[in-house]
Amino acid sequence: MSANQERSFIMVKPDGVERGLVGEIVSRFEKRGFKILALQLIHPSAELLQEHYKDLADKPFFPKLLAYMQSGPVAAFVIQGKGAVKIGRVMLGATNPQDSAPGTIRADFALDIGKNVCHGSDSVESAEREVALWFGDNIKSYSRAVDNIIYE
Ligand code: IDP
Ligand code: MG
Repeated sequence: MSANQERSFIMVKPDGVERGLVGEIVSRFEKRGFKILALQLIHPSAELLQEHYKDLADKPFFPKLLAYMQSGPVAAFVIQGKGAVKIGRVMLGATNPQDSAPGTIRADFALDIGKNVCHGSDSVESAEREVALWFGDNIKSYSRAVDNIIYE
């Protein structure tokens, strides 16, 4: 896979959907130059969320996290482009919005760690796992004329 084809799984959490932030958040990734490969409003099951957050199953906040993530639909999407995983995380900001740098999504739209508006994959491996978990393994890429302007 070429560097420009790296993918990340991004999700607007239920608080972000309810607050009308889906367009704003998707737009930030589009404007940065990332290609949107998949996009869906999903009412996630407990099973899906348990699998998605399986590394956190032992954390004391896990039950609260599952309830939060099931409090409404989420807007799940996949971005593709150079540095998608790392840049995706930088654009989201620190997990705790109190520590997020100004200009990041969490700093601009959130105050509490348990209501931090968005998710982004934390490594290339977890991105591929999460893309497959939420969208299956047959989402397609496509070419854009604008890629010749975005990339050197
Ligand atoms: P991340 O979303 O920045 O990758 P993770 O450590 O993977 O952070 O945690 C997943 C999600 O669990 C966080 O985004 C946040 O919603 C929630 N969470 C993490 N730590 C805490 C906590 O200490 N209290 C409450 N919720 C937490
Ligand atoms: Mg995480």
